[in-house]
Amino acid sequence: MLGFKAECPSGVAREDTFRQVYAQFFPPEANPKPFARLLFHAIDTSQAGHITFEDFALTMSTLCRGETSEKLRWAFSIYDQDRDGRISKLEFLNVVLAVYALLGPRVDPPVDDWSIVDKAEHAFRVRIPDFHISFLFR
Ligand SMILES: [Ca+2]
Repeated sequence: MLGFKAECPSGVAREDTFRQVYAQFFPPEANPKPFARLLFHAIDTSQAGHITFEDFALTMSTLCRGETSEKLRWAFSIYDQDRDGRISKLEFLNVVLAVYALLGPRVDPPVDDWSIVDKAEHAFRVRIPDFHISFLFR
């Protein structure tokens, strides 16, 4: 919490600030920007284009002390990027690609974007046969 105030003395974090702070936690060969963008939008629940200290504190409280259903709802919000209550194949793929970008080129065995797409397609087809998930906790 103290870090938020130090990095964002104005009391709000914009997406670029959030990405810069988030990037500090990963090696230079990783690309944390896509995942940081997903996190930013999950925290920016009011879609204001910025994160307030209250938004940040609420998220941290949910993740650290929330009920399991609240944690799952928050995790779901990372996947449900258009906030329609469902996870589309494209949204699922965006998260998988963002995670691989976060891991960087040191993934062993190495994977290219097409094999990541294939793996995501396979997981989506096998695990989610009707191509979307409705959030069970609505
Ligand atoms: Ca969606």
